[in-house]
Amino acid sequence: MTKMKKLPSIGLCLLGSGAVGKSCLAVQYHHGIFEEHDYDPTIQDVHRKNVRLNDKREYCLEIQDTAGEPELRGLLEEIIETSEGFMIVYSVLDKRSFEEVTLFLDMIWKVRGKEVPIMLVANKIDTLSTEQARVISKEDAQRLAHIHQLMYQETSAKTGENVKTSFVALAEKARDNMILTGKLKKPSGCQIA
Ligand SMILES: Nc1nc2c(ncn2[C@@H]2O[C@H](COP(=O)(O)OP(=O)(O)OP(=O)(O)O)[C@@H](O)[C@H]2O)c(=O)[nH]1
Ligand SMILES: [Mg+2]
Repeated sequence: MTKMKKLPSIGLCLLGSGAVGKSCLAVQYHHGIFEEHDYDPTIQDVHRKNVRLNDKREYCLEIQDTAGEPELRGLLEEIIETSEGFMIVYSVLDKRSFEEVTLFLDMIWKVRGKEVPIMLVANKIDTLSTEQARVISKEDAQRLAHIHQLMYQETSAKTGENVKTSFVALAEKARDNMILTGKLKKPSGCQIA
């Protein structure tokens, strides 16, 4: 019987206001699809996906999809506690969702301190090619990212643009930080049986 080694796991967490596209980003990354359907607020969900990162090692990404709607946010602190990399998502069409980014930053810092990797994600960029106006400029978002040393990406859960790149970049940063803090061993050659 072949013995399978358990893959090292990296916990990522999607945060952000309601309806910015967190669930659609997770589904697009996990399954490569975007389903047009009526907005259905998340309570809590998790996606597990095996991925080979730039150290040639395979990992299991555990992506926590959280609730953006304020009345459903009860579990957030617990999820933040156990995650190693954070994606704060806002919608380029929704000013409030950008203003709320600092609220999620404060939440992460309060629970985890300032050393965990965080990526700011501007989602729904596909809508900019239609008649809709972008309400948050790239410059404003990049300024915020620079001030707080956040990674920054612009995505579309609808077309898939930059979705894989963003999850992989965050996972690699989270892995590096886990090695640095002793939560993950440095790879030492072949390890999957
Ligand atoms: N055009 C476009 N629409 C999107 C995109 N991402 C999500 N949507 C739409 O935005 C709405 C909300 O998407 P969700 O993924 O459910 O948003 P959420 O952030 O998970 O919302 P909560 O679970 O309430 O926090 C849905 O109607 C999606 O179809 C995108 O990249 N482009
Ligand atoms: Mg959701």
